[in-house]
Amino acid sequence: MNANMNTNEFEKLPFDCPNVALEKWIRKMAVVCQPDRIVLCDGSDQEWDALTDQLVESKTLIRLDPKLHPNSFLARSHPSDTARVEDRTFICSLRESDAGPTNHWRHPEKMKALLRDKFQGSMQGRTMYVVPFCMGPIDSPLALVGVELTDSPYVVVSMKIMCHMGQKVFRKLGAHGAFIPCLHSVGAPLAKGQSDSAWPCNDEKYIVHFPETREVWSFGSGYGGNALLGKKCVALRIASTIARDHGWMAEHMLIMGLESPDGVKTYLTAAFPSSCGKTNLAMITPPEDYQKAGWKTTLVGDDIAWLWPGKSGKLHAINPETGFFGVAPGTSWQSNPNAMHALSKNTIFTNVALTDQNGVWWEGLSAPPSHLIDWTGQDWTPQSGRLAAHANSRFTAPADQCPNIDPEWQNPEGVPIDAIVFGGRRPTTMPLIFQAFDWTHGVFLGATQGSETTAAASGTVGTVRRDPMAMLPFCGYNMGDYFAHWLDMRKHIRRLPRIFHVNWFRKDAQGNFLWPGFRQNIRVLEWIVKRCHGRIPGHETPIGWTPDWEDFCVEGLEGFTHDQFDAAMEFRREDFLAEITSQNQFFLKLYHSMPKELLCQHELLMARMA
Ligand code: O2Y
Ligand code: MN
Repeated sequence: MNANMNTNEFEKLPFDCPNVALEKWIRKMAVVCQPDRIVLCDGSDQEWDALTDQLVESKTLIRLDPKLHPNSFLARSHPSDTARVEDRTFICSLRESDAGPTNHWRHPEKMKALLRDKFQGSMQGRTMYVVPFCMGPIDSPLALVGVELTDSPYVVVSMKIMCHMGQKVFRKLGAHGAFIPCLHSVGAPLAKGQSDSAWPCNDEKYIVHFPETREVWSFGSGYGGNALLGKKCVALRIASTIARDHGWMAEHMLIMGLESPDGVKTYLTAAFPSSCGKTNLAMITPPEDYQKAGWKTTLVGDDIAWLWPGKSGKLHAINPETGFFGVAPGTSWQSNPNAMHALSKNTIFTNVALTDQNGVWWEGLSAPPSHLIDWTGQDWTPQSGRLAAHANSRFTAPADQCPNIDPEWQNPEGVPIDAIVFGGRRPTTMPLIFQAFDWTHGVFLGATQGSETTAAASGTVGTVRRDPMAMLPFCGYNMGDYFAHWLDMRKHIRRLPRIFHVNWFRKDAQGNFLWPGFRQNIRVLEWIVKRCHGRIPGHETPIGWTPDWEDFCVEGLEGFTHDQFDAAMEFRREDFLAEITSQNQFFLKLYHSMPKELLCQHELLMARMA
């Protein structure tokens, strides 16, 4: 044990800590984790330079060519540590029923006892970095302060990109302010003289949330959502419980703005299950004819939205993050030029391939180069027959480098929301776009959204994996109670957003997509905007309001016929009856906490279909 320690508390911190409770907690955790030293992080550029130099030295980072990628780095993780680990993610509420049947639950005391053992001495030979962070614009009424204690310098530099950090957070915290304690260790202590690996981690991983005491303990992983604790752990799992208790909403949603040719700005949020192109939609560039006509799109956030009834009477939204942790494969100048600009400098790439020019490459970026070093560090050629970049490889890039970042993205009061969009990857059944009749029906659409799994993933064709509001892995409490909270919010929002359901992925019998997607999705957004402002009529159908051909702009969409529109918009009674049965199976899982209003919506849909 370090000479500085007594048995209960690290005796003196090497920096002035302005917050009494924080100082006590750091000293207590230092005694458990036994780091060699403790360093307070300020998120400054000097700190970034020092830490990235150190990470290059330890071979965790490779400095990329400064002309191709200024101030940017490549990290290669351990092959066992490449994604969030849902089966090792726990919600430790006092009562199991408060975590609900869709979360992994353990009793908080039992879990803490187990984890204390894991964390005991876990930082030996390493530095404990103290990272004060703030999720949300620092003066926002919703902003949450957290402090992550981590033994991973990769986490520190990533947190600088992903959230507000440093002295300004300490100022907000003050002497007695509350913070969310987040303890993180890669779980790989170093014995004296033992050399370190480039990506230390532990085979056993625990991503643990204590929603009642608002704490996060994460052990064993250095990757993404497992380790950058401000993101999924605080801004979704812990924030969702705080939001429930305080009358707001923490959602897994993008936030974007659309300016129509008359200069009216409309903001919307959207929640999709993974692999539905959320980042691409958030950063959409309108096609040239739309740009010429005066349509502009802006980005507020690509992953998480915090919403509350604002002064305007509408729901207001902030993005609690300051960066993107985006999926690299598939991102290109064609598919997402805004993302390409955002990642052009000051970016950390993880698990992409390295080019012979010390640049980066991933599948879908461009034609494959003749030689690369793949994400595992091995030589790669197009004949290798394996991926050069990991399928979950990422770029961590500052959001303010995105060319169409919204001027209001850091407004502490957020942006006023007119529409909420749900959707999924549905080759059958679901039409391109329809609008909910009202808030309760909209909540039902969100609660039943999902994506059809491929045969390879599920073993069967056509199974829909439900992912209500895209929150299944991210809700810090019982999903049925979460639906009840959504329903309850209606009473507190004077000017309710309209709710829509989209499906870019409908296919015909031959397996061809019925809608061109990508940039052309702006046409669907145009219909949404016009509906929000009551500028066009909708067509009332058993599933909701749908667009008439005359009110849906296909001008300039070469060869897209009325018949194709009808095919993309078709809904069939027999498909919906099967859909209702499948939805029922999911609702049954949540039966004990399912709000009756949603069961009633089910009955109503069935009656309308009959
Ligand atoms: O695998 C990870 O750690 C990243 S998962 C992720 C990253 C950015 C945005 N969203 C997600 C997600 O799983 O929803
Ligand atoms: Mn996400």
